[in-house]
Amino acid sequence: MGCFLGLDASTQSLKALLVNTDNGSVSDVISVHFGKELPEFNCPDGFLPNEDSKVRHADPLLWLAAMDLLFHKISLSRWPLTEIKGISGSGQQHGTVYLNKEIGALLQNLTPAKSLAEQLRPGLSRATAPIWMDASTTEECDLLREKFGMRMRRDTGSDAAERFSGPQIMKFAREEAESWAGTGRVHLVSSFLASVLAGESMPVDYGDGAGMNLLNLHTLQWDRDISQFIAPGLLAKLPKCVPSCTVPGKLPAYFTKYGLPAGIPLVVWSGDNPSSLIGCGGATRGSAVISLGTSDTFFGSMATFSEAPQRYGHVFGNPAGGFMSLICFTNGSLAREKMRQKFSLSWEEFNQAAEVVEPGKRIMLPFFMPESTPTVASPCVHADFDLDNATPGESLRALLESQALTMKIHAELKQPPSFIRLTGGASANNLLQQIIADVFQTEVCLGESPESAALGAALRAANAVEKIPFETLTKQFCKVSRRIEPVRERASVYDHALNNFRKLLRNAHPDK
Ligand code: XUL
Repeated sequence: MGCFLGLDASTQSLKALLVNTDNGSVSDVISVHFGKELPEFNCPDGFLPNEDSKVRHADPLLWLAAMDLLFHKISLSRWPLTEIKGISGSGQQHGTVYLNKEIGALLQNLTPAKSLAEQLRPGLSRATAPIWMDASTTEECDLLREKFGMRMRRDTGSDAAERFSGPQIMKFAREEAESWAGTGRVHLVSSFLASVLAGESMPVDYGDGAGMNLLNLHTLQWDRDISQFIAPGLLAKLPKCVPSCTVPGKLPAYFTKYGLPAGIPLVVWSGDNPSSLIGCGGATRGSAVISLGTSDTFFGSMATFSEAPQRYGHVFGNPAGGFMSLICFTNGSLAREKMRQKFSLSWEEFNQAAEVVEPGKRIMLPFFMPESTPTVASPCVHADFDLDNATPGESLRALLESQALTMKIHAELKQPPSFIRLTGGASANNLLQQIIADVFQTEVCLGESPESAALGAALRAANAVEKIPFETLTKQFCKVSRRIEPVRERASVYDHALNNFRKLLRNAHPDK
């Protein structure tokens, strides 16, 4: 028993929180916002601007600088650092970091006198890291589909997907063969940052490993044939893939400069969504979660692996054992922000304006950037009303309702879940909470903190290090603090809106 530290490296920030399993307390979150606090890396939204909206890469040195800054902030906090019994983390999924053969030695010889970025920069074999928002690998996905057909879905849990690591690695190896040859290790964002924290290469867990189109979910091993097809020598460059409760490392001396004792057990990191599932109490079956962050995701736990019914559906490992299903919508909070900025209003003013607008009357396709569900290759913002002359309230309501409608259409639920747990930054938005409850006609509930990925990471650390069962941790840390009931009269309004959304989508994209 004691304190456990959970980190979350999401698209736009790096966050930390501390849980105390003796008294059930959860600390406030300490965070570093990449765009605001590290502007020198030129990633205002967490990625490097690129004129091609399909290309989305981040600077791995930004993540390293954020790690130093986060631990500096932690060192200034009143957190009981000497009582930390274990650390784990989570990372934005699918992103890949390419390292050369020097990286092992560089990690082992980290000196507290210099920064992480300064010391590890020579270990990169590729200066940038493609992230989950990258949609530039359609050609590679087609090649994978041609070669493996339905086996890809049957064995790895997902059809070849543009943002997934396998197609991304394939593109790099095809286009930059020499740099690929100079790459000794490919890490996911999660295993890369775990390795930095451990001062040695750390494995990938089944939760995040499943987001690569490379992990065979029947054997829980890297798929030899797929990896050979993706890139020469890939298998030898991948970290090991292990259960999420593995404790493969210990905190090295580098981090003692921030007041943490060396030797704290380090638990393998996971993806942000699998970790969030744990932070939402999803270790238990039957839960449905909507996470409203840079991406909006819809996910839930599954006891056994069964193929996702839809082409855009995915199956990942559940860190508590078993599996989870997930659908990802790329146009989440950046689309919401774009709309807010168009009218230069605060969120409070914007919500107030939308609250008085009649529900379900206006529909739009909210694809401000390429979308993964449904697959839309270029930005496409269409509406069934005059978007240019609409009021702020009409525009915002149309956007939020359309985001909820596309989730409901693509989730293809046979029956509505008994409740939906909301998490992520935008889950604090009262209007969005009510819209989701009304569109799904299901009770929506919220936990005490929207930071479920960092919370899940801390709980995973407690489970792996102290063997505290997830059932106990869920009861202690994942309580529901608010419930929102659907307005029953709105069921038919949104049924009608759902049909309008389908029509608008089909008109713009007849193949959907
Ligand atoms: C999930 C996905 C995103 C990222 C970013 O498949 O691509 O949710 O994990 O957070």
